[in-house]
Amino acid sequence: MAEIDGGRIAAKQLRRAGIDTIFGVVAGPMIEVLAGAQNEGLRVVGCRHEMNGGFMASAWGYQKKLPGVLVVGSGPAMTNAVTPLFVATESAMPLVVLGGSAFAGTRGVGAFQEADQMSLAKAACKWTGQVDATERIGEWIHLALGKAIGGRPGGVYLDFPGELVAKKIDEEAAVLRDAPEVAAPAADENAIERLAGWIAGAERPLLVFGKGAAWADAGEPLTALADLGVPYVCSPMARGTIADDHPSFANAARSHALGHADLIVMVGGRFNWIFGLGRRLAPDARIVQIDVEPEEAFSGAAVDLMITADARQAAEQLRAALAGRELRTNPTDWMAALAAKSDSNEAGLSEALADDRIPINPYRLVAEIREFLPRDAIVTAEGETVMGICRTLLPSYRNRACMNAGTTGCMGVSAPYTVGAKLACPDRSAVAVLGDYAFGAAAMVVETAARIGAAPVFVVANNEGIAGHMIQDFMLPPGSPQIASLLPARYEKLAEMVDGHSEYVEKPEEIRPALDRALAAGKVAVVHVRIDPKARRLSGSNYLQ
Ligand SMILES: Cc1ncc(C[n+]2csc(CCOP(=O)(O)OP(=O)(O)O)c2C)c(N)n1
Repeated sequence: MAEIDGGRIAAKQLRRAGIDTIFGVVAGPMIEVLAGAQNEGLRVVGCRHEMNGGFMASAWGYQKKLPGVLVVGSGPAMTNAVTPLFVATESAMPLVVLGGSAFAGTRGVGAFQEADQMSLAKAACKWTGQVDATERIGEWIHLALGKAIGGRPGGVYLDFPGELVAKKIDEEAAVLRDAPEVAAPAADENAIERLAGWIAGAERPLLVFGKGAAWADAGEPLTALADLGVPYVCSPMARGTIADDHPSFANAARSHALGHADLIVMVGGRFNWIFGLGRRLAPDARIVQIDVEPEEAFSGAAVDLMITADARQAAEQLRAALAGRELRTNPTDWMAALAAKSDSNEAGLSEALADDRIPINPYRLVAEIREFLPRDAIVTAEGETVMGICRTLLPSYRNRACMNAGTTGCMGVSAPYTVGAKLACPDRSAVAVLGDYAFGAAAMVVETAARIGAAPVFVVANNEGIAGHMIQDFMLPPGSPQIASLLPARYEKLAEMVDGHSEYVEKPEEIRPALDRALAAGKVAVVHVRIDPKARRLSGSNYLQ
């Protein structure tokens, strides 16, 4: 009878669940899992750090609507994966970390890389489990994958005590499982009727989209609602759920819209800090929330009606309920007010967008990127100054096409997100716009991308530090050693080191040709752009708070 080790069983179960790519760092006791995956024909991406790997896997999963899988070794390898687990859980992205741990018979007396991995994982995850028999590895993986993706997606940790991984068993004793078909939950029809009546009767209705809407692919039925003349705003990563050039898109007047709407319908999002904790809404506004998790009704916002449902399902039902109904909202009034506000906000930026001075104004850089981006691009942005500007200016036209530091404001996500997204969607452009700190936090992904033949474009907006010189010069003791300012290092050389494409840009007119060449190169590219260290963002919230 053929024998099979625990690693190969794990790989067979992953393949059975439709996963063809996994991420990991080679380490004991999980080498058999990585080898098993290669033997089963999965693409295994060997990463340079578990944190990078976790973010790559999260982005791959978010784009594919499958759990992203990261394989890590014991002790510090596993603790390095705690941040991506935390970020995945908070940002509702599906990530499964398979982590090896110390061998039975050695625990408690100083085993190699021994750590209380279950406790370390618990606070960062929506679910944790521990394999208890090699025969059950398939079943445990089936559970872990399902928990990551079921309901609101998030981070999941599955622990593999070392002795169970390399152990060989009779192949027939290895239980593999098929995923159930899960019908998306529909909304209560009475609640939808009430909501349709409220929308029809509201003077200033507003739709708000969070990542749940993007995840549920709710764009099409939501577009039908926006087509009725109901304006909408998006959380940063929900951009593109409806293409940003829809006339009802009101992000450029976001604060005004949220502060003046008399009916707010949040779809697949949370009233967390990104939406001012729900505290800056008009006091008499009616608030409706549509979410797959009913607990979301309890937040800083005074929610009137919670509709528990898949965002796409609920939006379809709402479309049907509103068909043929006249809306009270007057487009020349509410929509026009928002459009006027958007125009005046944009007009306030026009000088910065056209600025042709040297050093380059970051607004000019982002304006050039805006012109350059292909419509189907997946764009990630990260940094403080730079990300804020990108959030204001860079459009998204496709669902889940916008990725950034998200709910946790975590630096170090975007470079690996870009690689993971590019692997998931090889036919689309993947472009990251990164502050110099943000790029530095994860820069070795350049080597990973080159090795696996991925071709992301990293645009490094170098203002020589964390928020440029602003913190060093104005918040730290005068003349003190540099801790917020950084050297103007030649970041493009990281591409040269792996025979990638590199560009160094100091003048505004050089930006566009450099971007075009980088995209055309068809290999990993670093476009290093020197921007004004003294430039600040003209408005918006920030990630340093
Ligand atoms: C993991 C993590 N560490 C630290 C921070 C605090 N922080 C916020 S923004 C930032 C860096 C911003 O600098 P940069 O990426 O160069 O972009 P810039 O603001 O200069 O455009 C840091 C360190 C964070 N948000 N996340």
